[in-house]
Amino acid sequence: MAVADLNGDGRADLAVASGTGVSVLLNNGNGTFGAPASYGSGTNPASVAAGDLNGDGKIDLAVSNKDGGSVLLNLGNGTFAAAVNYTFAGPYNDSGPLVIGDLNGDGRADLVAGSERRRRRRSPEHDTLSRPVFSRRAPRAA
Ligand SMILES: [Ca+2]
Ligand SMILES: [Ca+2]
Repeated sequence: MAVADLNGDGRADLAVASGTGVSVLLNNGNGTFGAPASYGSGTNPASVAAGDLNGDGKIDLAVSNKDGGSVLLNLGNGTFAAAVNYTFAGPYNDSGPLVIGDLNGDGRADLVAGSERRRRRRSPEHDTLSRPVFSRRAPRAA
């Protein structure tokens, strides 16, 4: 689950991995949330991260799933464009945690995905990409 202001009203909204995608619940401002809006994002979504991925000031979503990951760009009003899917390099073979951060200092948000099947194989690729960055498993979809 990710918590971020997805529609720019100053109130924290929710994005939750569920079913075959991500559900967005906008904050009503009184401790309740609107009905979930669902967006497809691949098989077995496990982790959702929120951050501005295209530099337009609007918070986008990235979702890890069984086959890799998906990026959903924020259209600005709390709705999202159709997911663009990515296959992660290396032995990324199951849904795992996903985080957004600027890893190389170029001011652009990058994605880091961790494999849930940790240390099962040893290989150079494993060491460079899928060495576990996280000590905990990603939360399963509700
Ligand atoms: Ca909001
Ligand atoms: Ca954005």
